[in-house]
Amino acid sequence: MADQSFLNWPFFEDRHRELASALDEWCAAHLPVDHGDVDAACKGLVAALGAAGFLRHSGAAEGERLDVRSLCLTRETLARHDALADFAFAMQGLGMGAISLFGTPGQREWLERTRAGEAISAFALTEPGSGSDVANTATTAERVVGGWRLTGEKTYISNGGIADLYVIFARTGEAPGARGLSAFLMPADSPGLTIAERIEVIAPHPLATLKLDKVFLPDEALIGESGAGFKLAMSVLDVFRPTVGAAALGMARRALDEALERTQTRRIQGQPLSDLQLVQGHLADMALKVDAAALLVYRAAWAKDMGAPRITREAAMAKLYATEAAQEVIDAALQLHGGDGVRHGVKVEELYRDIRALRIYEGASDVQRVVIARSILG
Ligand code: COS
Repeated sequence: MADQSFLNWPFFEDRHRELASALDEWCAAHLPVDHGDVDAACKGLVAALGAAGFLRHSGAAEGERLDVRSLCLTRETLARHDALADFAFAMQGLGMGAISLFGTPGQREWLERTRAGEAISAFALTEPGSGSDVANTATTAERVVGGWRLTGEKTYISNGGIADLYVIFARTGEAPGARGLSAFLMPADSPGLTIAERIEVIAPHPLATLKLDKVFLPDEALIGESGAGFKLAMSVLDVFRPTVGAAALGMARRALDEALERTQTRRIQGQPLSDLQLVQGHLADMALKVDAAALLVYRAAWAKDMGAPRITREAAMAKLYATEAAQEVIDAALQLHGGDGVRHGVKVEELYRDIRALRIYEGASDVQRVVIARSILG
């Protein structure tokens, strides 16, 4: 059982401790799932997490606010048991993040379905020519009678191919660059929308390139104000970046647990590996990184929940540190497993692949450094 003492930190309330304990129990009974068919696995996970009630933490219903500490605790706990379960939960949150923060009552009807596990959502921002550089978005939304026509290409879209709806960003042209983008709610069965390619990655999950050929979306599909899409995307990422840090934290905690188990049972020259001071040094560094990551992640989540209007710097620090530290912790855990560490089917080998994308998606580590530097330079 992973160290749960952090739950006594002042960032948390009793309802958070209850959530962490109930979810941990659920995970022990239901995870990991078979990853053989990732589409089927993700659909099953969304349905199961919805039925168990945990997906309600992925979005905010009318009159509610997102609770970022609950989002983070849920991701941390799921990621400690099964990274694909974390992915399934996380995408319901990120996909609907714009609706949770800015949605109209009509748009929130979709949110009720994603929070119940009855619909799957996706966040479609990245394009072949703009990953980090969101202001360079090329997909266009042309104004037509009664709505908009969207044309372009989106890539590396998680849940692409299995999603029921996408929150998509396109250029509406009010101004050049960041000031001319808007966000839209796009059902997956919209005529003109096709899946151009399914993408295989290091730790498999549903991922695709989308093509849009004059996809019509009605006026009601616009989220927030036209021209405000860049700031809307950044506001969503401010909330969800600490949750990426939380997922990394869950993976790092699991790696530390695996390393503790391994080094206390594996013997070398008549003594457990954990009796060697060099091994203890690694374990100490790993535990230190786990606690430092947890402090940054829950500081960011707590600040947002306490009503901070923007947590851009705290979110960037949490994501940057927790994902980089988790990679180091997992690498050290793998090393302590010797040859077994690189065998398929051994947990640390799986974690080694699972963690890698977290240093890239929702703003690569160097983008987070840019964000932090800009904030301290004023
Ligand atoms: N919240 C609200 N507003 C924000 C904001 C935030 N977090 N960050 C920037 N803005 C505002 C700025 O204040 C600025 O407003 P004004 O025009 O009124 O002055 C506007 O948005 C443009 O900001 P900026 O000039 O900083 O934009 P850049 O084009 O330089 O982009 C980075 C900044 C690189 C930080 C941004 O594009 C980014 O985060 N990229 C990574 C994207 C990403 O995470 N992709 C992954 C996709 S999801 S898997």
